Amino acid sequence: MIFLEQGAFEMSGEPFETRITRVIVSTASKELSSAAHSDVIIVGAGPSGLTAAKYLAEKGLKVYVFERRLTFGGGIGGGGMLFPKIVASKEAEDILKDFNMKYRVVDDLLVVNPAEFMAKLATKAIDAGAKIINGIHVEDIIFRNDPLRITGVAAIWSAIELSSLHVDPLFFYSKAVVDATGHDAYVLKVVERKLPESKIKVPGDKPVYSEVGDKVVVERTGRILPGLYAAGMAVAAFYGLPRMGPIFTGMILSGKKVAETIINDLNKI
Ligand code: 48F
Repeated sequence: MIFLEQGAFEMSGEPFETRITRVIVSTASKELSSAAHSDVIIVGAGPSGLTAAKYLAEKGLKVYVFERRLTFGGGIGGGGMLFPKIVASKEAEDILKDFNMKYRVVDDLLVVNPAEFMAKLATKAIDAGAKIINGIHVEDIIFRNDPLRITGVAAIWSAIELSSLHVDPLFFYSKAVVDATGHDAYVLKVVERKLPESKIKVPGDKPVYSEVGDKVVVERTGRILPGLYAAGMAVAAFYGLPRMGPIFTGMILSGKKVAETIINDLNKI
């Protein structure tokens, strides 16, 4: 049996527990401080947000994904009605390969395990250099007038949001903000509510028409206002497009398309 002497983990005269706290607080503070000025903030770590994060980060952009939950994947984990499979059509095959995803082909559909889908989207985004910060709720945007431009977000820890405490947020500047918050279209709704001069209206998505919804969501993906972009179901909510349910072709193609649009726009700045 090995007995650890009292103080075996103590360095510089400090208890181990003190060092745990110091290391967590100092490294997290450094990361948040770095997040205060970035190229792209993606709000939401669902399929569209994570896909966008990978393609943006691998171009060398400084990318942060702010996700209010303590995990990632958004609507992926629930599969279809909790049946642990999701599907995509053949148009998604190249992206699935980019993410090193295993899939089965059944008729004309590609079948993927949701756990693998979530894990690999996140892993590839992180490996490309994107930083995912969990437990952070984006509650507002930063804007400038003349001309109107979105220049970042105001965010707060989700725990604070859930507790309804009146605590002011902190600010995170970015050249581009992506609303990838799914059906909620949370960021777009903030703009609708608080910046009427933007003329933004968010009618919400229409009922299910999978074939159409999965295609048009990609066609309509792009820039909403200078500095503000939408991907995934936020696009459907913004343009009143039909929902498609647990088929994820549109979500990942939309994530890739928003990344390409931002890369193109930032090259012009
Ligand atoms: O809902 P979600 O998966 O968005 P998506 O990428 O994909 C939609 C599909 O999952 C599915 C579908 C199509 O097949 O119908 O629903 O469009 O992921 C959105 C993420 O955003 C987070 C939320 O927790 C989820 O993980 N989110 C939402 N609002 C905020 C947020 C917010 N204000 N701040 C931070 N994260």
